[in-house]
Amino acid sequence: MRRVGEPRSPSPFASWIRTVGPRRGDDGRLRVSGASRATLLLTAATSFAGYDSDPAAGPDPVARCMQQLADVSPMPYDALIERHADSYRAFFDRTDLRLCAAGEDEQAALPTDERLARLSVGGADTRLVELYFHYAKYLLIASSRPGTQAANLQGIWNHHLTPPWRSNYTININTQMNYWPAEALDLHELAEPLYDLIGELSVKGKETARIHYGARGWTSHHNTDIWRRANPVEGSASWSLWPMSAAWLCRHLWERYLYGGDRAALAERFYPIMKEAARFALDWLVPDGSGKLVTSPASTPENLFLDEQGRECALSAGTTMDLSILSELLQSVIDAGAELGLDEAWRPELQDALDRIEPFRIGSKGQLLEWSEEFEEESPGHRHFSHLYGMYPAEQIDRIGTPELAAAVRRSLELRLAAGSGHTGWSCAWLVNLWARLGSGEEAHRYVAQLLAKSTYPNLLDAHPPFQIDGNFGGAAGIAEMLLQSHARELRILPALPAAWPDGSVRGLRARGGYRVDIDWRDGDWTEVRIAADRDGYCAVRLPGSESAAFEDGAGLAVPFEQKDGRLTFLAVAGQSFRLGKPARGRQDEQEGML
Ligand code: FUC
Repeated sequence: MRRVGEPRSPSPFASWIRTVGPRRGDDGRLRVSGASRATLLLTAATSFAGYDSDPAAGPDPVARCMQQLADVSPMPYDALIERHADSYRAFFDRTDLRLCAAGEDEQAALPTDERLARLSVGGADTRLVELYFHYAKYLLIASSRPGTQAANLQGIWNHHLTPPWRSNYTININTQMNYWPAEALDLHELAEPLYDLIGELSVKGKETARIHYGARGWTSHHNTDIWRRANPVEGSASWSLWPMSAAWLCRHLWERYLYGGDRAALAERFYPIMKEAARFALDWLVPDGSGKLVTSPASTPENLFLDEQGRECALSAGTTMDLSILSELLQSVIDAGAELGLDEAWRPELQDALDRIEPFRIGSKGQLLEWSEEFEEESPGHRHFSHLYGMYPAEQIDRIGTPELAAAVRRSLELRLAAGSGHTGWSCAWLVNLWARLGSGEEAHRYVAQLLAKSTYPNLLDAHPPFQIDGNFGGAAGIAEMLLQSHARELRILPALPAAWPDGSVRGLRARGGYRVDIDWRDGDWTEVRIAADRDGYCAVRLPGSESAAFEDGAGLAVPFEQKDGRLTFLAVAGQSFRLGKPARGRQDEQEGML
């Protein structure tokens, strides 16, 4: 490394530039003359060699750059571009979204800043919603390829030397939100860096659990970085000593299995990590004196309450988010163990803890409580919806399965919003997903519009403010969630379609259980649904007016199905496609009752 005052050594690229590239002038500039076109190849590298290695002893970054240059230099520009496009399109083209409204073509030709400005005064621009959806795919494709680092708070687009929040991973919502669209938009390979991060964090987190808490298993707190620090960091108790992120991150591992069904990956790679997180949960949960289990001390990112004297407090026992996250983790470890036929003898202990966890509580205003008691909130319009985790991203609360709790979530949202919540990009994106799960297309759409109008820069990157990429990803996940849901063991078709999107189509969305789904709709009603199955099994579909569906397989043959409780259930066969359409009346009578 050059010390201050030492003469600068000649550029290690000098010889390459002389032999391969254009002439380098004495002023350090590159001069190109007599050429009709020039291709500049730029590479960059560091000596980073892993979260547990000393970069000072890492590989030579110059050699890495030279190798990269040597690999691509022989390729002509056209070949490079084609290689890039092929690699990009392999992900980008898997899904498509059309929300076209008549008469919007002219608007679509306007510059993006003007289109955003029109939205901020109440205009409509469905093409911009399409673009925003596709843009999130681009951002994930570009920032989270397998073998690279997971997308951080700025993806890979940080341009500061001292970036906001250190360009780290905030794992009490933001990193998780970055990966919300990965499964539904059929981009799961792009979540590989997240799985790597989780695996590495679990190694560090084992030490954290042992040293800080004398506990088994692994844990991590609200923040991590490229070195996978898992310990609490200095700062406010409302966020710094919250040991729940490990369990939250594990939901991404279990979800990978629910979507992809890869048993080997579950057994060898994911289950061991989930299991160790559950071990920590068992040690961390404590009896509350009445036979129930709670967490203590417990915070709820990143909210505060006021005590009787009006003092701000962060810590109590058994916050709703803690208990939601741990219940979800224990349930998924029980399910995963059962699926794999592992740890049968251990499961009763997990089940017993799960059964003893304090349930959700509803407050005097009909809202879902954030703390175990109805404390006065320090900021009633807080940006986090930590206590609503059970509704989204988790599926413990469901508008059909648990309508009273869903009504309490709705009430909590109304109270939060009346007090000004949703003011950061990611907070607004979370709202889209929550309202979509509540089945409220109009509210979900209101926050899609707000996300664009108030929390999006002219380059379409998300504004916290400042720039923070999570809102882009959370917003795209929310748009998908408005069109297709697959929690609660069923496919919900157009569960939150707003009046502003009367006609449209979506292709290639992925659903839990191993399905790829296309939907066409017109005048606010579905016209055709196509479901391609990766796995054998019963598939339940909830769609408005399903009683008038015609159902056939890829060869046009009628598929037997059962119609019950607003759902249509059929036996899906791996590798086959199924089509639901709106038939003539006679045909439908023939189909019903065939199962
Ligand atoms: C969380 C949020 C902040 C911000 C930061 C990076 O702590 O509460 O709003 O997004 O992460």
